[in-house]
Amino acid sequence: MGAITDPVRIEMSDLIFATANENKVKEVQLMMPSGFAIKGLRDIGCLEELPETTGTIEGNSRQKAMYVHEKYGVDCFSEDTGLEVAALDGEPGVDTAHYSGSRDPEANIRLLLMNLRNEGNRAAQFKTVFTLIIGKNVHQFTGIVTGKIAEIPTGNMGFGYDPVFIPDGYSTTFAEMKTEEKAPISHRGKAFAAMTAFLTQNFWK
Ligand code: ITT
Repeated sequence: MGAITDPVRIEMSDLIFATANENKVKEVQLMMPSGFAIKGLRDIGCLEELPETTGTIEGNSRQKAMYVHEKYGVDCFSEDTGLEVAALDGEPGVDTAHYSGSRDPEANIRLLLMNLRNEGNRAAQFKTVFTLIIGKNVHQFTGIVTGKIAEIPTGNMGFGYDPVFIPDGYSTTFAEMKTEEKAPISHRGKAFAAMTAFLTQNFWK
């Protein structure tokens, strides 16, 4: 697959979603206009782990998209997500995926709850930064959802830290919501909406 050369009309299905995380693909797929299927890294034969070494969410998001764009010559979008907890000075932040030293979500949640024991301030937010690369142009879109960290994990839907994240305005965790309910109100949904608004305005005429 070659780079997209006609910037006038770029369909979502022409863009590769540069992520190895199937849960992200599922949520984004649900928010796509009907009839559009997302293409992923497998579709371009990219099976290696994408680099994430910049130390920031914005930087890692950009790094993943640049890697795929440069190595595979395709237009693409990526995203990086972090959970930022106020009482922990914004941690785990860029280390969200492997907070406990592993990528095991249960171990990550255990460490988070331990670090917040006896802590009254449970305020937290998820932040997602999408990076879209079309031709030589790089665009970023941020989505934030504020909420709090629950005392105990509840629910078995979603992924990652969903069992302990209660978004503001709700009394349930993300893991108690169906994907259809979580996706549009989430950090990822907000960032994705900003990206599709940009695409609509500039490319989907
Ligand atoms: P890619 O880099 O391949 O996209 P990843 O899983 O490594 O996939 P990140 O580097 O963005 O993704 O890591 C973010 C981690 O944050 C992820 O592994 C989950 O543990 C957590 N996470 C991300 N989105 C989440 C969500 O919507 N709900 C709960 N936890 C989430």
